[in-house]
Amino acid sequence: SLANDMDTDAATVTLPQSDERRWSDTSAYARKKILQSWIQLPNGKWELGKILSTSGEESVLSLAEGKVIKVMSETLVPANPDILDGVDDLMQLSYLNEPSVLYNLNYRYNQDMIYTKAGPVLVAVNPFKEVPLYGSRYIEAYRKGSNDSPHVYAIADTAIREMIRDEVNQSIIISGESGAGKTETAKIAMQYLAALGGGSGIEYEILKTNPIIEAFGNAKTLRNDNSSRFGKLTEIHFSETGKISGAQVQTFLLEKSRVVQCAEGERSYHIFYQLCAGASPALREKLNLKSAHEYKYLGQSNCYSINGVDDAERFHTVKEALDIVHVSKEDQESVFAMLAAVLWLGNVSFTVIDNENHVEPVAYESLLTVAKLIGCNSNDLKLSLSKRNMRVGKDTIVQKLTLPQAIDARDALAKSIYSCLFDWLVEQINKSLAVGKRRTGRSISILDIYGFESFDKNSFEQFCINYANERLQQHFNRHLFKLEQEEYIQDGIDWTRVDFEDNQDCLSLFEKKPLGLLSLLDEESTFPNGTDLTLANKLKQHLLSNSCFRGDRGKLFTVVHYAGEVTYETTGFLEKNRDFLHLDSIQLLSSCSCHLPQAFASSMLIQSEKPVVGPLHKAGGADSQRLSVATKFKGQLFQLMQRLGNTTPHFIRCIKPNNVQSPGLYEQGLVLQQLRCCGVLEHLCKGPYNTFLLELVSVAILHQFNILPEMYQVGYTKLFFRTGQIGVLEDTRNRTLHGILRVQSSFRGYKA
Ligand code: AOV
Ligand code: MG
Repeated sequence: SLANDMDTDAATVTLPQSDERRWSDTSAYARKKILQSWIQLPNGKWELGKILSTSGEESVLSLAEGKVIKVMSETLVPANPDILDGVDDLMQLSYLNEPSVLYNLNYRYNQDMIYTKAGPVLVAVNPFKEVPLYGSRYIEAYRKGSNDSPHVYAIADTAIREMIRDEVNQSIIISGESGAGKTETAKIAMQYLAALGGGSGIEYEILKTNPIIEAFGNAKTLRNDNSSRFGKLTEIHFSETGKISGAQVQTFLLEKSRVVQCAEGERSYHIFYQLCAGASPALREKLNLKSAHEYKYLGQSNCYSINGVDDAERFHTVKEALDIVHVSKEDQESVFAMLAAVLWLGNVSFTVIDNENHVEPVAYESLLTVAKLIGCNSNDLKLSLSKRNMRVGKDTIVQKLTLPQAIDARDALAKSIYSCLFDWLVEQINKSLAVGKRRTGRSISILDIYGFESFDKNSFEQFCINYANERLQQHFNRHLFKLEQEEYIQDGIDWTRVDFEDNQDCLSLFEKKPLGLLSLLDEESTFPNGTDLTLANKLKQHLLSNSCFRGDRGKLFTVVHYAGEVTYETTGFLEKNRDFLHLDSIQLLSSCSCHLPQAFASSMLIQSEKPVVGPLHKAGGADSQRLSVATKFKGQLFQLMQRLGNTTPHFIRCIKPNNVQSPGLYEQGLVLQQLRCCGVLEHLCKGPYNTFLLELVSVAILHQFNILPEMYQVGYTKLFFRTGQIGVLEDTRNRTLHGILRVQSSFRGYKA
C-alpha cells in the first residue's frame, strides 16, 4: 500500500507480495481524497457509493436509491471517476482493484463491447448471442487502422504486422474455461487472417476444416453445447508476400472415453448424431444405419439433440467441407462406415458360455454388421471379443474373458477405431493444406486448448488438462514479466529486479524424475498388481514434501494449481494412462479388407514400437505396449512449448459471464474467479509504478499538486507513478472540475 511505500526508498521498491498488498489504492492517503467508493454487500456483490463525509474512522456514503450508510473507512475500496467508465484498456483505470475491473468489464459488456484490453492481454467476455462486431466491414476497418477498439481482429492484425516487420513467427494463445469462447475466438482470428492473407483459395480450405474437426472432436457437455474435447494448434503459413501458403493442424489428447460413455444430459461426438440424422437412404442401407435412439452408446446419456441445432443439416455441411479438403467420396464413405461400426459395436451383447462365467458375443445383427462394415470375418471378430492371447515365456495361452473383460475389450476397440479415425482425418486435412516444400515464409499459430478444470470429482482427464494449463501459464507469466522488465529498462527506470509469480514448483511436482506425479503414475502403470489405491498411496509416500501436493484420504490427492486447488481421485488413472488395446484387436484390424482399419492397425503398431508402459511389459506380454498417455501428452506439450517459445505470443483470455449460456447475464463472482485464475488481475495490479500516458505532463504540474518527488519517476517517454498516485491526481482534477461546474450550474440554475 501507499502508506508502506512512503517509508520505502522509491528506487528499491519490491512487488507487493500478499493478497492484501496486491491492490494498490486502499491507503489512508488515497482514501481521504476519493469521491466514490465500492462497498461489498453481505452477498459478496460490490455496490458503488458516493462518499458524503469522512470523520475519524468512519465514512458516510450514499448508495443507489437514496440509501445512506455508515461504514469503517478502512473497508472502502476506491472507485474510479465517472469519466473513466468503460475505458477500453483496464490499465487506464486510476484505481485498479477487483470491483473496478469487474465494473468496467460489465459496463462494456452491457453495450456489447465484449473485448477489453488488460495491458498486453485481450479479455473477451462471451456474449452468448450474435454481436454486430464481425464481417467484412469490420475486417476492413481493422485492416485500415480506422477502428482501434480492442478486438480479436486487432490482435490478428498485430500478429500479421509483427510477423512481417520482425520476421518472427507469431502465436495467438487463447485460454479460458469450458464455454468461455475459445473456439469461437480462434475461428474469428482465422477469419481475419484468411481475409488478409487470402487470394490463393487455400484460405477457404482452412476455414472449412473447422466444421469437420468440430463434428468429430466436439460434443455437447453440461457446460457447453459445442465443447471441444481435444486441444488444437493451427499453424497458418504465409509466403514472403504475406499471402497464406498453407496450414497445419495439430491436435492434443482427444477424450476417447466419450465414445463409449457419457454423462446424463451430455452427448457423444456430434458426428454420430449428424450421420444418423442426415445420411441419405442409400447410405443408410449400405451401413445398415438406424436412428440415434437405437444405439446403446448414444442412448445412455438420454440426450439426442441440441437446442437450435439441426444435425441433418450439419451433416451436409460436413460432407461439403470434406469435399473441399479433398477427402474423396470413397474415403468419406469409409469414414461413415467406421462411425457406424463404432455405433454397432456398442450394441454387441454377450452371453455366458460356461459355469466359470466366461462369455462370448452373440452373433446377432450388431456383430455381423460390425464385421461387414470393417471388412473382417465375423468369426474372427467374435473370437477377439471373447478370448485373449497371452504369451508366457515361449508359450501362448488363450484366456477366456468374463463379461466385464469382454465389455472392456469391445469398448477399447470402439475407442481405438474412433481415435484413429480422428487422427486419420486430421492427417488428410493436413495433406490437403500442406505447405509447399519450400517453407520460406513465416507462420501464425492459433492455440485453442482446454482451459483449467475443477469439478466436484476430478479424474485423469482433468489431471492432464490442468497440467497443460500449468505449462501454458508459465509461458504467460514469463512473457508478461519479460515485457514489463523491457518497458522499465527502455524507459531508463532505476529498477531493481523483482520476483514474479511463478508456478515452477507445481510444474516440478508433475515433471520431476523419478519422484514426480507423472513418473510415479507411469511406474505404477507398469506394475501388474498396481491399482488406483496403490497409486494414491505411492503418491502420498513420495510427494508430501512438495508444497503443491497434499494427500487426502483413500484415492484422493490435491494439487495446488496456480488457479486454485484441485482434488483428484485416482479411480481409472492407471487404465486411462495405459490405454492399451489387445494385440488381438490390432491383428483383427490389420486383417480387415477395408483400407481404413488396416491403416489404423499399422499406426497403432508404429506407436507400440516406441518405449513402452504396460502391465505385462516385464512379463513379455502380448498386448500392445506403447507410450503411456501421460508421457505422450507431456512430450506433446514440450514440443508445443518449444514451438511457442520461438514465436511472439499474443494472449486472449476468454471469460464466461454465466453458467447457463445465456446472453446479458453477468455474474460478478463467476467473472472474478476466472480473472483471478488466469493471472490477468495479478499482472494488472502488481507493477510498482503505473504508467501515466500523458507524456506532456511536466514535473512542474506535479509540484503544483503537491506530489512528492519520491512518488514518481520520470522515464524517457513516460512518468511512472507509485501506486495510488494517479488516483490522487484524478480526484484532484475532478474536484477542481466539479467546483467549476458547480459554480456554473448554480449560476444557470441547473443541477450539476
Ligand atoms: P470454448 O471453446 O471456450 O469451450 P466456445 O468457443 O465453444 O467455448 O463457445 C461456447 C459458445 O459461446 C458458442 O457455441 C457460442 O454460442 C458462444 N460464443 C462464444 N463466443 C462468441 C462470440 N464471440 N459471439 C457469439 N457467441 C459466442 V470448451 O471447447 O467447452 O473449453 O472444451
Ligand atoms: Mg472449444
